[in-house]
Amino acid sequence: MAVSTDPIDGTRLKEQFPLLSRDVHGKQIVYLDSAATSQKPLSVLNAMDDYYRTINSNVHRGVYMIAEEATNRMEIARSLMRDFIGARSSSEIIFTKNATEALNMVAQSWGRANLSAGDVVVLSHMEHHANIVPWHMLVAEIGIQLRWIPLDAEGRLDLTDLDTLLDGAKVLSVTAMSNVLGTMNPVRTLTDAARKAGAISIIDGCQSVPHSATNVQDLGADFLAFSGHKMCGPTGIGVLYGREELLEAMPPFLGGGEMIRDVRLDGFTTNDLPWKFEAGTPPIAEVIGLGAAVEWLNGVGMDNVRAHEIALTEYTISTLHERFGDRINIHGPTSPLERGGVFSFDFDGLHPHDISQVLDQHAVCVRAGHHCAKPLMKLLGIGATARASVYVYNDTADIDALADALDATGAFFTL
Ligand code: C6P
Repeated sequence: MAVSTDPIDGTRLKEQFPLLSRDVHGKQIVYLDSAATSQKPLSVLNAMDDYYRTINSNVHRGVYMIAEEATNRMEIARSLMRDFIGARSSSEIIFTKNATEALNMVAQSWGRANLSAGDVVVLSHMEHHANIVPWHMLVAEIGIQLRWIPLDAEGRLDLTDLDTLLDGAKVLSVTAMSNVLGTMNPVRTLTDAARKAGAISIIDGCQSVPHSATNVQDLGADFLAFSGHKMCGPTGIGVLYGREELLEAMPPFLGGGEMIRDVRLDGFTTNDLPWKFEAGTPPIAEVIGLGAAVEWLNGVGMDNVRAHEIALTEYTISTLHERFGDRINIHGPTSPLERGGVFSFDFDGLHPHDISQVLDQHAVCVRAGHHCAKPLMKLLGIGATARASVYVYNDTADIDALADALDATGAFFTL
């Protein structure tokens, strides 16, 4: 029985994504790797092209017309992003290279200034390396301690001992959605518990922000990190949202142009937010492209994006189970309401790289590997999975193509 109606016609939306009309190995591509990076609609490609063709110049420097136009376009993109995630002010939107840089910025800037030996940072077993390694670096540098929220049998966070884990902690840093299990975590419960314990909360929104409506006030997060390239925007651009009071109090991350108000022989003073954290010439075309991606997603409607993914998740899980029964094991929660459209699976005991390679021969693109979540792989007792992931431009025909190609994969290896 359907859990939701699908408001989006993925087949029709595909037309706006030039790459999705190309062939690979003589067949039309079936792109099922949007958790790694999404495809880009024409409006995003055009916005970036238009910047280079008509207003290419540096921002916040020149006082001539095209430089002012470029600066305006960049700052309009920041306002679009502010509204997209419900931030109070554009000062709270820091453009970074990606989510990884955003998370490192918090660990390095806030962490170094506020943490000392023995201080506790709470993470979970389902974190991406981008939300683990920066903290390991502070373990080595400062001597902080890490505590880990465990998972239950279906790959949800087990919050039974959350208050004990947070007791005395300074930081809670967790993902809103697992890039392996698809699990969507109860962010508000987590941020409330962190605040009660006197800890700041950092949310890795890399997989959640592109796929569902986000409001940082509702999430109650102190920081939120995500990447532009997974939400129809270009690579090379990400966002760190931070509460203004915290950003104001933090020392800068990188030093150089743009982030200063004054530089003397004996020191410097920092620029206002958000530029204090944007040293050097920013990725201008990428920021403008990200702004266009936000406008495109707003046009579709984030509630529609989520509803489409719930419908497609339900279709994917039921199709794969009906077609393959015990031959397939899909990791993570079974309810489409508790998860996003990321399906890591084991199939027929085959190596994920073998699966991915044969699927590629059928023009089906999925990712294989540890998905930069090695501690989670260890917990699951596996080295890698194959992973299919969907987005707004996917449709049930893509899932049927995946199932047909999996059938062929099974047959190929039993020859
Ligand atoms: N996950 C995936 O295929 P960057 O690389 O900085 O844009 O994003 C890092 C990152 C952080 N957190 C989560 C939950 C993520 O999923 C990712 C990126 C990709 O799953 C590439 S490893």
